[in-house]
Amino acid sequence: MRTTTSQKLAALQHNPANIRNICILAHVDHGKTTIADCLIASNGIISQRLAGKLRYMDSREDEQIRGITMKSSAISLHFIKDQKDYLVNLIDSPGHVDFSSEVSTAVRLCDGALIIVDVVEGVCPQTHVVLRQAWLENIKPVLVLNKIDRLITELKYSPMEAHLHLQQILEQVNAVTGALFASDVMEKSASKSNGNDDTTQQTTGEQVYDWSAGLEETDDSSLYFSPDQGNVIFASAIDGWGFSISHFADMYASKLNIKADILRKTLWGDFYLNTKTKRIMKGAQNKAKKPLFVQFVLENLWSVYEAVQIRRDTDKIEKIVKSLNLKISNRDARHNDGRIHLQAICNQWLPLSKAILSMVVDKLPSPFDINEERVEKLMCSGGRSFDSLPPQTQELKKDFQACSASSEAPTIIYISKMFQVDKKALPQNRQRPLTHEEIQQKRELARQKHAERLANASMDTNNEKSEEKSSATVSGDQAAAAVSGEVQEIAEKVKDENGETFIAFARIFSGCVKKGQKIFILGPKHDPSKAILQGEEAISTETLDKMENTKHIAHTTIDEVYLLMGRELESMEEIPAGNVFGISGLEDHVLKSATASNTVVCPPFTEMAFEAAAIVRVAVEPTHAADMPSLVKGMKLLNQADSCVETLVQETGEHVIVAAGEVHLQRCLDDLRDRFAKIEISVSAPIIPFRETIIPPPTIDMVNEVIDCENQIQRNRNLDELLDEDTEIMPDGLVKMQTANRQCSICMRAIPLPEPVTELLEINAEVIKVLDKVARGKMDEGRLSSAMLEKIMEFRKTLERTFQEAGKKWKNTMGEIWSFGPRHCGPNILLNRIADYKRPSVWDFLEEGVERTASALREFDNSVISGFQLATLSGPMCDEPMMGVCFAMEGWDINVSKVTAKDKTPRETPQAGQNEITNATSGNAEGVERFGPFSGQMISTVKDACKVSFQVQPQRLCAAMYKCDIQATADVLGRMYAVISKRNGRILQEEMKEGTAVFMVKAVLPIAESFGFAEEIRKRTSGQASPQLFFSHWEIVASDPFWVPSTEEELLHFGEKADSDNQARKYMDSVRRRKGLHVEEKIVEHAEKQRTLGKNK
Ligand SMILES: Nc1nc2c(ncn2[C@@H]2O[C@H](COP(=O)(O)OP(=O)(O)OP(=O)(O)O)[C@@H](O)[C@H]2O)c(=O)[nH]1
Ligand SMILES: [Mg+2]
Repeated sequence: MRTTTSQKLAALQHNPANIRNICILAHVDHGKTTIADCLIASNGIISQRLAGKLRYMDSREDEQIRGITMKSSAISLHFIKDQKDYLVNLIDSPGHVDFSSEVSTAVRLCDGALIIVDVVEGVCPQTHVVLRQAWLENIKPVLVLNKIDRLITELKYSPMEAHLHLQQILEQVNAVTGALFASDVMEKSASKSNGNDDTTQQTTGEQVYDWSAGLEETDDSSLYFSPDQGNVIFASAIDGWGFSISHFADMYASKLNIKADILRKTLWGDFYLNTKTKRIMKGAQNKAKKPLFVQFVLENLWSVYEAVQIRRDTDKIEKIVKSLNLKISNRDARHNDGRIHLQAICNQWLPLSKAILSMVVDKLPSPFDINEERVEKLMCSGGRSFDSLPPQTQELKKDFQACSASSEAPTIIYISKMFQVDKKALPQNRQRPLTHEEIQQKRELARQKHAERLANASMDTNNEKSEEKSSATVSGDQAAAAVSGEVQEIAEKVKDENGETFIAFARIFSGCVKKGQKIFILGPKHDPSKAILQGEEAISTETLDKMENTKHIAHTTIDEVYLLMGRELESMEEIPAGNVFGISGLEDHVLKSATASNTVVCPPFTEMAFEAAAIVRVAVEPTHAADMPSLVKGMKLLNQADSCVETLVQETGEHVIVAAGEVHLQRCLDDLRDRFAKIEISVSAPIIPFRETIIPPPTIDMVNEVIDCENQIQRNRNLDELLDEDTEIMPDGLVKMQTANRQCSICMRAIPLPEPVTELLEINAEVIKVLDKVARGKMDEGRLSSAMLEKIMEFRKTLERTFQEAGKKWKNTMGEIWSFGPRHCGPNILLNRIADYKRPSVWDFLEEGVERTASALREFDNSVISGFQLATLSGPMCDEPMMGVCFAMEGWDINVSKVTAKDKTPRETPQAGQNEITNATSGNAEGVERFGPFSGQMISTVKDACKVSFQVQPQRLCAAMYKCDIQATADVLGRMYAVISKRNGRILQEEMKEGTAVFMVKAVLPIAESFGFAEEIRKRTSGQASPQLFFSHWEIVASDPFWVPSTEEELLHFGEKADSDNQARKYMDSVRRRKGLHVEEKIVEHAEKQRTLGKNK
C-alpha cells in the first residue's frame, strides 16, 4: 500500500527548500536499481519483501530479462526527518557504457547524486565516467559503498581485513575526485590573474565536500568522501541494510559515555578505545589495536551474519534480536533460507532507506541552493560568455536562484529527453470503474438493440406485409448504421489509444507550469539578443498565437503535466519550480531535448555532455517492401525516443541506425520492431567506420629488404590512372593541378601529421570548432566566454609545443594554419605555404580588427577551404573521412584579372577600369558557360589536388578500436585470451586485484571484430567474465591495402596475388563494396587452366 497520496506529494512540491532532486549513478551492476527498490519500498509502493527482487525501476521487459537498466526513470518519494516532510525526486540511471547518454540526461535535471560502488569490484571505468559527469554538471555527490555482504560471505574477510579493504576503496574513489579537482584547479588558476591565490579562506563549520563552490571558498580537504563527514554510507542493498557513522555514534554515545560528536569524528580512522581509561586514543595501527570501526561496527555486523546466515545459531539469534529490540515475524524466523531471516533482522536494525534518505536531505542541496556558477554554465551555450548575453537574459539568473513558483516569475523548463509510453498507460486513458448511471445507460441501450433485433426477425417472416416490412427495414437500417458508426468510433478510439505517445522528461527551474499553458520551445540555436532586436521579447504567451513559428522558436500548448512515479504517471494540475516532472503534447516540437519558457529572452540551455559516441551503424529495411512508410515513421519515433541514437538516410537510400554499442543497437532494433514500426525488418551486417591516412614512406618492404628511395612514389600506386593532362606529379610528391578553364594552377603536397598532433586535434574538436567559427567570421571574437578563450589559448600553446617536439620540419607550421577539416573541426590541417600569398592564420582572427579581405586572392580563399573540407570528408581509398593528414598548398598561380570579374556587373566596378573589366566579364561569361562558375572549379580542383597528393603517399586505413576491461579469475584467463587474439585484439595490461583471485585485464580490439565478442567471452568463460567495451581510439592497420608483390622475394613469399592476409585490403574492399564503389577483384584467373584432376594423372 502506498503510504503517501499524490495530493500530499503535490503539496510537497510547493516547498523547494525541502525538495531534493537526485540521481543514482554507478558502474554497471553495482546495485543502483536494487537500492532504488529499497527506497521505493519505504513509501509502500512495493513491499519490503520484494525490494531488491522486483527491480521496480526496470519497467521494460528487456531490462528485466537482461538484468540491466537501459533507460533512466524517475520516481517521487516522501521522507520525514525531524518532523519535517521532504520530497525526494529520485532518478535511477543505467550503468552500462552503451547507455551513458541516459546518465547525462538524468544528471542534468538533478542537484545531487548518489554514487554507488561495489566494494568487491571497486572503482570501475564507468565509476570514473559518472564522477566526471557529476563534476561537469556541478552537482554534488555522496557515496554509497554497496555489497558489503560479499566481503563476509564471498571473500570471507575478517572484520580487520574488511576495514583495510574499505579504506582502499575509499582511497580509490577519492583519487578520482582528486584528479578531477586538480584538473579543475589548473584550468581555473590558468584563467585567473596572478596573485589571486592568497584569498583562500578556511571553510568553517560543517566540512562537506562542495564541488560547486569556487576554489577560493573551499579547501581541498572537504573535497573528499569521508565517513566522518557524513557523506559515505556502508550498505548491502540486497539485504536491505545500510548505515552512516552517525548511526553508530549515537548508539554508542550513551553506552560508552562519550559524546556522539567525538565518536562521529573517530569511529572511522586510526583510533582505538583504551579500555582502562575509557578514552579514545590515536594510533591504532602502530600499537596493533583494533580500530573503533572494527570493534564497534564491523564485528557486530559480522557476528550477525555468522549467527543468522552462516551457522544458524538460534540461541545467538534470539539474543541479538532481543538486544537490538527488534520484532521478527515467525514466518521470517522459521524460513528455510537463512538469508530471509537475516534480511528481516538487518532491515529493521539498520534500514537502508532511512540511512540513505537522511544523508540525502542533510548533505545534498535543495533546488534553492543552486549556485551562480552552475546557473551561468547552464545559460551559456556554445562557448558564449555570460557577460555577452543581453541584460534581460542576465536578469534571469536571479530567477533561477529564487526558484519561485509565483505567477510573476518567468517559467523556465529544461527537457532533457523524450520517452515513449503506451497511450493506454496514461492516467486519462486508464480504465476506470463505471458509475451507476453509466451502467444503467448501457443496459438500456442493450435492451433497445435486443428489441430491434427481435422486430427485424419477425418482419422477415412476414413477407406479405410489404408496408410494414419497408418501415421495419428503415428502422433496421438505421440501427445497423448506428451500430456500425459506433463500432467505427470505438475502433478509432482504440487505434488512438493503442499507439505510443511521448512524454518530455523535464525539470522546472523557475515559475509554475500548468495544464493547457502556452509556452515557447526554444531551439539550441535560439539567440535571445536577436529576438530582442526583432522586438520579440514584447510577445507574451498570451499574444503568442500571432507569432509565426520561426526556425528557432516555436510555440505550443502544454497538454498535461505529470508526476513521474516510476512505471506510472499521475496527472497533475500544475508543477511549481524545483521539480522533476513529465509533460505531454510536445512531441511535434521537441526532438530530443529543448528549453521551454514563457519568454524568448531565455537562452537555450547548454547542450548536455555525452560521454559515449554513436559508432555502431547498421542499415535496416522492411522485409516486405510495402512496409516502407511504417519503417520511415518508426525510425522517426525511434530517433526521438533515444537521446543517443542517430537515424539517417544515406545517399545510397539506405536507412541507417547509429548506436553507441551492441547492446544499445539491439535495444533500438527491438524497439523499432515491436513498438515504433511494428513490422518485420531485416538488418544489415554492422557498418564499421574507418579513417584514411598516410604515413611516412616505409624504409623496408614486406620481406624486410631496404627499399630504394628513388622508387618510392612509383611503388605506391599505379600513377598513370591519376594523371590527366591537367595534372603533374613531381618525384617528391608535389602535385600540380589546373582548373578546368586553365586560369589557375595550384600546387599541393600531402604530409602525414605527427601522431601526437593528430591526437591533440581529435581531443580538441570542440575548441577547434569555435576557433574556426571565429576565423570564418561566423562568430564575433568579442562574444567568446573567457573560459572558451582560455581553452583556445591553452590548445594553441599545446599544439605549438607538440609541433616543436615533432621536429624542425614543423617549426613554422603554427602560423601557416589555414583551416581544419573535415567539418571545420577534424584532425586534418590545411597549410598556407604559398610564398607570395599572405593571409592571417586561424589564430590571428582571435585578435580584434584583423583585416578579412586583404588581397585579391582572398575572394577564393573560401573555395580553397571548401575543397579541402570535401577532400578530407571522403578520402580516395573508400570514401571514409581522412585523419592525420596535413595538406600544404605550396603554390597558387591565378590569373586574377580574368577570374575576379566574374560575377560583377560593370555597374559595381569602378569607372576607371571599365573597359578592361567589361572585356574580362565577357571572357569569363564564356568560361562560366563552359566550365561553370570559377569558385566551383576552384573547389573541385583543390579537392582533386588534395586527393591525388594523398594518393601518391603511402596510404593506410585506420580502424576504430574498442578498449575493454574484463575482470576474470585465473582459471578462465586462457580461454579469454584465445577469444581476444582470434579477433585481432591485444592485451595491454593484466593485473591481479589486491587480496582477491580476480585479474583485471585491459585489452584493445578493433570494432570491426567486436560483434558477438561480449557474448563469446561470456559463453567461453561460463558467464564468469563479462567485458565492457568502449571506444578508445583510431589505430593504423599495419598492412598496405594497395600492396602487390614486386620483388622476387616478395613474389616467392606471398604468391602473385598476395591476397592471403591483407587485413587492410579486406576492410577497404568491404567498405567499397557496400558503398557501391568499384572493387578491383580477380575472381577467376587462368580459367583455361582449370581441369579436373584424374587419379592417374
Ligand atoms: N551480494 C549482493 N548483491 C547485490 C547487492 N546489491 C545488488 N546486488 C545484485 O547485483 C546485481 C545487479 O543489481 P542491479 O541493482 O540491477 O544493478 P544496477 O546498478 O542497477 O545495474 P545496471 O542498471 O544494469 O547498471 C543484481 O543481481 C543484484 O541482486 C548487494 O548489496 N549484495
Ligand atoms: Mg539498474
